[in-house]
Amino acid sequence: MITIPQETIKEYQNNGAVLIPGLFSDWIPAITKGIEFNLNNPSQYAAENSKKNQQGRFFDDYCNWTRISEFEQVVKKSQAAKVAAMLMSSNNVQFFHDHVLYKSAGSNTDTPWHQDDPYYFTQGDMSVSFWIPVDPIMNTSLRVIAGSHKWDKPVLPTRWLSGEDFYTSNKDFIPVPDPDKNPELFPTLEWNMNPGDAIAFHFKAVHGAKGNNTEAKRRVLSLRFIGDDIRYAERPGKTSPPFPGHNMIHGQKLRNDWFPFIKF
Ligand SMILES: O=C(O)CCC(=O)C(=O)O
Repeated sequence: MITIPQETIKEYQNNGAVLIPGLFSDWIPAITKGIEFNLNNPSQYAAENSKKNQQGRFFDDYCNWTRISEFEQVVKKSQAAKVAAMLMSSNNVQFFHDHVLYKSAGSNTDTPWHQDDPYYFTQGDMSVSFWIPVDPIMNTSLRVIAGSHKWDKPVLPTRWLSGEDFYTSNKDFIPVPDPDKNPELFPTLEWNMNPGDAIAFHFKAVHGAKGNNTEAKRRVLSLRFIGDDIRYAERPGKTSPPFPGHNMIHGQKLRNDWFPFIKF
């Protein structure tokens, strides 16, 4: 049974991201199997995110846990929900969705800086994603702007491949920051990691990742959980993931037949 020190919870709440060593150590074979299945059997939501002039492959896909049993098992049987409850200070935990992010060896496609929250139909502060690589990570980890989950205004969401604005109305957003040009303004956190380690990060934390300038593939599963204060929020367009036909209305708790409560 993993113990999460109080300092880890404080670090998460202050920085919007923290490394949890070994959280998924027992789950790496299952997660790897699930990712490989997903790569060979992409869903309607799968996307290739590298431009023609870029090298290698940057693939992502999401919302596959109901058809990939390894993902369902890790969501329901690992210690993720318990740790999520502690980090979020929430009594209950609902599962939002899974997300696979694959960069081939030598992929030079950066993951653009972004927050997940504006793409989602969630509002509230109790949220956490676990970024779980199944390959060793050296200089290719998720990068998070420390404290950005507390910024007053959300960051403009854009489409990863085209760079276009994600919604037609963009008046409520601030421009996408560039921490590499302004490191004093935007201090970043990143980690070297072993398979089994996870980065826990807030839906509002601004994050990105470098291309995979190594000779090994970088396979990642992200699992996203929500807590007691999260409600459905109308957005100015189709969200990502879209969850067609969800029939929820602004301010409602997320329906628990689609977003199950996880026992811990
Ligand atoms: O793995 C990556 O490159 C990006 C991950 C990400 O954006 C996420 O998990 O929300």
